[in-house]
Amino acid sequence: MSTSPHWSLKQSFAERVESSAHPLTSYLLRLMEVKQSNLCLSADVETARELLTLADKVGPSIVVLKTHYDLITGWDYHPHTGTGAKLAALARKHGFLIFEDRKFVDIGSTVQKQYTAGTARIVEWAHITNADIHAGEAMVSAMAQAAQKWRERIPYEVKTSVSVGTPVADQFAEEAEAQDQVDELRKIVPRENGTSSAKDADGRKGSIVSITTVTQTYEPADSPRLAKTISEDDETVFPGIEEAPLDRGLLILAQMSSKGCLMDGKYTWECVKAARKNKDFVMGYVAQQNLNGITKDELAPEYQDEETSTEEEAQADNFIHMTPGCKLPPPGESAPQGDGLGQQYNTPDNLVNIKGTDIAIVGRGIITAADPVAEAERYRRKSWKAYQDRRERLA
Ligand code: BMP
Repeated sequence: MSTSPHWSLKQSFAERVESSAHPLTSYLLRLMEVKQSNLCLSADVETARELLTLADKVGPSIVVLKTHYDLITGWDYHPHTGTGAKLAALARKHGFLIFEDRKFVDIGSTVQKQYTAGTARIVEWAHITNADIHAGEAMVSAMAQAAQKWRERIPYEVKTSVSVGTPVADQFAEEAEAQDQVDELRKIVPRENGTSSAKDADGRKGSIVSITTVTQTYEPADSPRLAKTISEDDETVFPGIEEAPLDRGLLILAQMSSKGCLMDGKYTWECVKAARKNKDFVMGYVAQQNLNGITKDELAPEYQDEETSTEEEAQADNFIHMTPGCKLPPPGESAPQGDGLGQQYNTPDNLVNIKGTDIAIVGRGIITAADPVAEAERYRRKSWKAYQDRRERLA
């Protein structure tokens, strides 16, 4: 059982960048320092218009915008000009990451499709999503695989090279496969200005019938931007840091804030093991306490687990923690009240300083305020102060 606080609780976000295993986590930690913010807005508003307006106004105060796309009326599913693409443009403009709180839970094959296909194509606009892993750890690797496949397909530049010689059967096969990729890519990334496309060059047919072989390879473009949107305003980029990488990340839903939640210590321990096994894709947790360095005995002493996790693995933990159920008490009161529907609230100080989360997730505390912009700033200051107090307390 660990005796002293885990190193990740004591270090600054900037110091943690170096030892983070996931590019998006490194980026987020740097962003937090740049914006002096560890605040996530849970943008649970009614309409797409409200969502975009809120994201634009509150964007400067936050590092993560959390969505539930399925509760938004009027969500436009167009991959390049729809609500997801517009949110992505606002994320670039203000410097925040988008976290779709989808809580995936199903067999691997189904979650792969839910994540990358269907109407919402979440992987295209959400940097981060989350999973309830009651279905088992396999769904985490299935989602990682789907994200990786998606990542490999976009965005590509066509490089053409010409060589002279007699084509052989293998080359035909490779070129056919490459052409198939172009056909797929053309569906995903339309060319920006209608200039000649791969098809105009008609590389495959030409290469098959002649001795001159035209080979087209597809290399990732430098820009991490996926969907080009239409308005000029969409091109504005937050000046404090480069654009977010195209990598996608997962948060494992390890504990919930709701009263009577059935996620017990055994489940949370399985989440910890799944995170440690899938560091390339798992950025961290949605949880009610800090889980870095935690052992089975701390979470589920009775659980006879055959699969252990080593002390070294626990020491190496540098997962990001995001915690919902955050609210400031009303004036004159010392504790925030629940919502009468099972939600349980803690203050930013309790969550960040005492329980050791990194990012406080706030929804109605901000959205229903008379002035959401000023309220978001108040939550940002309080949450950041709680982080500073934690470091001071544990130094
Ligand atoms: P609010 O701050 O308005 O209570 O909103 C909390 C948000 O966080 C909601 O979007 C909810 O779905 C989400 N959430 C939560 O409240 N508790 C959890 O344990 C996990 C969540 O995703």
